[in-house]
Amino acid sequence: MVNNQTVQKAYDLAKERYAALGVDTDAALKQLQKIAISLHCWQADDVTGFENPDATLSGGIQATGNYPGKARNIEELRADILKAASLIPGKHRLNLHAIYGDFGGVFVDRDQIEPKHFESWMKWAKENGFMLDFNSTSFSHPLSGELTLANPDPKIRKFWIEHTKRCRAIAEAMGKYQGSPCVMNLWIHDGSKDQTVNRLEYRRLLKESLDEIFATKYDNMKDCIEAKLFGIGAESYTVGSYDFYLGYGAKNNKIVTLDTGHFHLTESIADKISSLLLFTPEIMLHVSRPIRWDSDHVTLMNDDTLDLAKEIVRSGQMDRVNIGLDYFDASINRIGAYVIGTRATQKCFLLGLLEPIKMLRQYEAEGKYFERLAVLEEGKAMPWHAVWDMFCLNNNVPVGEGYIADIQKYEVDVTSKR
Ligand code: RNT
Ligand code: ZN
Repeated sequence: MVNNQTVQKAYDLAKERYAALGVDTDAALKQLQKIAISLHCWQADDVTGFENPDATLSGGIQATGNYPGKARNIEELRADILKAASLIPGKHRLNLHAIYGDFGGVFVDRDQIEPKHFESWMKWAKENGFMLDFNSTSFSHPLSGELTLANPDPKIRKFWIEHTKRCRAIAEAMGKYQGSPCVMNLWIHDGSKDQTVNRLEYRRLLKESLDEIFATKYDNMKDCIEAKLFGIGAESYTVGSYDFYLGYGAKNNKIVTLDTGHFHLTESIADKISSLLLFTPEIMLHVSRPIRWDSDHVTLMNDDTLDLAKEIVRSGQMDRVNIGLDYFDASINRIGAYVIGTRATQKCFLLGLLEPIKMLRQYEAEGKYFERLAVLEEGKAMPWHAVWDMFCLNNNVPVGEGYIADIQKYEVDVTSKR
C-alpha cells in the first residue's frame, strides 16, 4: 500500500517541476475531474445481454476467451459495474445496449422495446451516480443476417428501422429522466464477405433508413453514427464506412463515432479530431485497442490513445467530445479489464492536460522546431504519475496497482462462485 504522505510529497515536487514549464497541476486535476468516461456495459458479459442468455454473438464481432465469472443477469452486471466504478477515480457514465433491457424474463423482440424496459436502469443509474448512454443492437438476432438497415427486403429493413426508432425514444426518455442528454450510438454490421456489385444500392438504402429514423427530433438525446472498416465475415464491404458516415454526419449535423479499432492499423485517429470538430456537431469516441485487426483488446496507455487524448485537449473543445470505451476481452478478469482500460484512458487525458501547450505553441510560431520536439520528448519523462496518484487519492480510490488486491478479493468472494 502506498502511503498517503508519500503521494502528497511526490505531488508537491511534481507540481513544482511542472510549474517551471508554466503548467498548473492543480488546474489539470480539476479538468480531469470533469472528464466522464462512458463505461460499456458489454465488457461484463461478453456482449450477451439479457434478451436471450443463450444467444450467440453475431455481426462480425467476437469476444474471445472464457475466463470464469462473467455476469449472467442484470443483478450481476450491475454489481460488477459498481465494483469497477469503485476503483476508478471520478464520476462516469454507463453505456447500455438495447439487448440489456430489464425484460422481466419475458421475450421482447427488438421492434417492441420501450422506455419501460429501461426504467429500472434509469433508477439504478440515478441512485448510483451514473448518467446513461444508449445503443441500438443490430447483431445477434434471427433477422441480423448480412444486412439490416440496408436490406433490400422491405420487411427486414422495416423491422430494423422500427427497432432503431424505438431506441431513440428510449434514449430520449433516459435523457429526460437524468436531466442531461443521453448519447445514442448507432452501429450496424451490414456488409459483405466477398465482392459486391451493389455498393451504391446498399448505401442508398442505408441513407434512406437513416433519414426515416432521424425524422423525429428530440431534445434530450444526441445521435451518433459509427463507421467501420470491416467485420469478421464482412471483409470486403461495409455499408456504413467512414466516408459514408462522415458525409452523412456533415450533411445532417450528426455526431460521428470514432471507434479506434475501426480503421486501417496505421491510420491516425487522432488526426481526425480537428477535422470532425470543424464539420460535425460533436464527436463520440469508442476507445479500444486493435491488435492486427479490430480485436477489441483492453485499452492501454499506448501511443494511439495518448495521441488521441492530446489532440482533444489541444483542440480546447473537450466539451464537444464524448468519450466511451469499446472492448470486450473475455480472457481476463472482466472487472479488471474495465479498471485498466478506464484508468488508462484517464491517464492519457491527464498527460494531455499536463502539456506545456503555451510554450510549445510559442516555439512553433517562432519556427523553433528543435525546441518544440525537445519539450515534447522530455514531457514523456515528467512526473505525471505523481499527479495521477494524487488524483486517485483525492477520489478515494486505490493508488497505483493497489486495485489488483480489490479485484482479486471480488473474484474470490463473488465472480468465481458464478
Ligand atoms: C463493433 C462496434 C460496436 C460494438 C458495440 C457492442 O465493431 O465497435 O460499437 O462494439 O456496439
Ligand atoms: Zn465501437
